[in-house]
Amino acid sequence: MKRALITGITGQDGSYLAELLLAKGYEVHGLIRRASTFNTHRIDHLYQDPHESAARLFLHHGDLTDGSAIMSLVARLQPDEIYHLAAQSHVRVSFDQPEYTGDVTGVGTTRLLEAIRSTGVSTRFYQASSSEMFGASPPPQSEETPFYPRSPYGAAKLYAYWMARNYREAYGMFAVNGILFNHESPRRGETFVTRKITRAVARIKLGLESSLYLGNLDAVRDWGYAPEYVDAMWRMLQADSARDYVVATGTRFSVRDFVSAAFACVELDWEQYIRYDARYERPTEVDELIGDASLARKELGWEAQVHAPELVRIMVEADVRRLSEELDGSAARRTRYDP
Ligand code: NAP
Ligand code: F7E
Repeated sequence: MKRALITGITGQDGSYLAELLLAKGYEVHGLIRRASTFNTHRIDHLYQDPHESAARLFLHHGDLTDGSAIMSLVARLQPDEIYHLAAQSHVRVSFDQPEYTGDVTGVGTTRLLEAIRSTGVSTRFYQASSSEMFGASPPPQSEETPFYPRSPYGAAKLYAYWMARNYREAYGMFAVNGILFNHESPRRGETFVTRKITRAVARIKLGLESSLYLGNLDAVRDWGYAPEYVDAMWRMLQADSARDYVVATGTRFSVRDFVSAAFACVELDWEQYIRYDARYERPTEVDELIGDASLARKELGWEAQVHAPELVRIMVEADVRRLSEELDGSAARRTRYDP
């Protein structure tokens, strides 16, 4: 049985990846942060799953800033595969916390790579790289596009990208960078723009709110569906050799397009509800990200199935359903991971 370690298992991607690996028969270990409130809601259904797969899921407290704990965890578990997804992942927040973002999102990767190198554990390593590293470079962006990050987050991810490449070249480590473009789902964090929009659409439709404040509507993104993107991560670690891949849909959609499509799902006119708030602007913006994932299609057999308009519907329907259940008081009670 293969053993995997996932950092960031409580996040959007970590939860879908844990599902995927458990379904494939892996023993799955997740690194989680101790928080003063419960932070395992995205994986509680896996932890309590009555099927035998729950017995193959293990959670370990730790933090990316705590190198010695990471080193002893890697030495103890000896995982076959490490999916390094944990990060301070919010671009706007990274302008307020540049040093912390550098520590967690950048140096956190080095701590894991060093843990692997110094313990000598034989493992395959996935680094969650980001299209934010392309920043100001015009689209379409591929593996050959020059990097030009426009935020402390993008700069931290670029440092981590080069560290993964350096450990591959210097020590022969199987370390890959998945350069993933934006990917979303009903589990997306509530302060990223897509989920902020679909949640607000549900609240407006059900009469709980009357407006939604947003920043720049002109930004263009390439939005894919997170469950498909974790499959691309897994494929990268099964390849014969380690190399870096762009993962994207290739579909161009602006924030305005997303807003308009989301309100249309519930038959409302978006222009009646959207208000502008300058606080959501960034000191430097990334105007346009559209990925070219030809290499992933050719070498990994991976191709996006869900594109932006369908993704919007999936997310709006999920938020309307979730909120309706909450209002009915019929949301299933869940026991949480309780160490
Ligand atoms: P997410 O939902 O924000 O999840 C981030 C995860 O990192 C959470 O589990 C969080 O734990 C954990 N974490 C944060 N700081 C930590 C620390 N100091 N120590 C240990 N764990 C820590 O992110 P995501 O959307 O799933 O993205 C996964 C990865 O892919 C991230 O590295 C992100 O930067 C990168 N990425 C995302 C996208 C995208 O569009 N989603 C695109 C490209 C790259 P808590 O639950 O306790 O907060
Ligand atoms: O912003 C604009 C904002 O925060 C998208 C992360 O997963 O993807 C994500 O980073 C766009 C930006 O995602 C609001 O200015 C307008 O142009 O949803 P976002 P992001 O910055 O693209 C990359 C690939 C990652 O790697 C990151 O981890 O939407 N926007 N109004 C807004 N954005 C937010 N959050 N909130 C607004 O009110």
